[in-house]
Amino acid sequence: MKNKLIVVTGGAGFIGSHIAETLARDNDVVVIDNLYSGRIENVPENVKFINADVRDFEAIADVIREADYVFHEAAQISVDESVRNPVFTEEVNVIGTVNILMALAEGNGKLIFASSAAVYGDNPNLPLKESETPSPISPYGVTKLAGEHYCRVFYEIYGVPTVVLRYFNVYGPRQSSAYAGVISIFMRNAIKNKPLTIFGDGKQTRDFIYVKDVVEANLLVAKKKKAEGEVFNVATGKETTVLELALKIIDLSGASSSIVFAPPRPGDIRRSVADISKLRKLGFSPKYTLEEGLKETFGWF
Ligand code: UD2
Repeated sequence: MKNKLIVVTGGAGFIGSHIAETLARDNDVVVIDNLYSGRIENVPENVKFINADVRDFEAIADVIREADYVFHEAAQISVDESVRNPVFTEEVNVIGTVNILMALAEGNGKLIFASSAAVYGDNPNLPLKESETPSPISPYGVTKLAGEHYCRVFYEIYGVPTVVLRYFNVYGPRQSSAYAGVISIFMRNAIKNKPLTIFGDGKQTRDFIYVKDVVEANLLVAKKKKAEGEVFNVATGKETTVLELALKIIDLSGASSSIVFAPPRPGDIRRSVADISKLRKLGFSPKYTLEEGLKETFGWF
């Protein structure tokens, strides 16, 4: 992709800032972010920054109408917050997405929508295929599923090219401390030789994917015509237990941290791993092993 006008919503956040940084090498990139959970320091220097909320159609529509591609990463991303505040989560995640689709219906751009493995809920049919019936178990998951349906409907009714990406557990530099996933929490503690707390027995599993591989998945689906109207898992297809993860992080950091077990987190999913054959068929292959991704992430701390 070269010399295109690209909008990254949530471009001051964790995943969005990596997409913006990579694309800004050869394109004009505009970041839209209200800095609710994003940070201005994350916005790359050579991009234009618009401090706006995706709920505010007038504030975001002009640039989106002009865009060739919109990577929609802006969201209320906390599952816990969505349980406490489902209306706010609905407004940001659903109205925000519909606003972007409405603006795109008046333009020519393509939307790549950041969805989540949360749409699957606690589904035992592993590895999870895109064809599984979604059944979210949190308001957050419900809003992401609604966003997916809006993408499909706008593709079918208004011809807006859309692609849905279901991210699994993404990790890497710039994952914020407030909304951190288990990897950044463990790393922050390991660096200080503090204990790592595992909720439950540590045998629960996740499919961890390094943020740079997530960027590659975004670029790939943006380029491929046949990805339009489709949904793809973005993951590695590898299942890692939280206990294995804790041991790897202690080993890589050389920390003297101990592992402490605490009661399981309510609503925690037991096992999660994706079938990524659909994205592989499009040409995707994750480049980073968990060790490589963890090493790079440590380098950032
Ligand atoms: C991930 C996503 C979330 C949503 C959800 C859908 C991240 C950061 N979050 O939540 O946005 O899409 O999937 O299912 O990717 N744990 C510990 N100790 C800690 C912190 C966590 O043991 O200090 C455990 C936790 O109980 C869970 C696992 O680590 O079993 C992963 O937790 P997480 O919060 O990183 O991510 P997850 O899968 O709950």
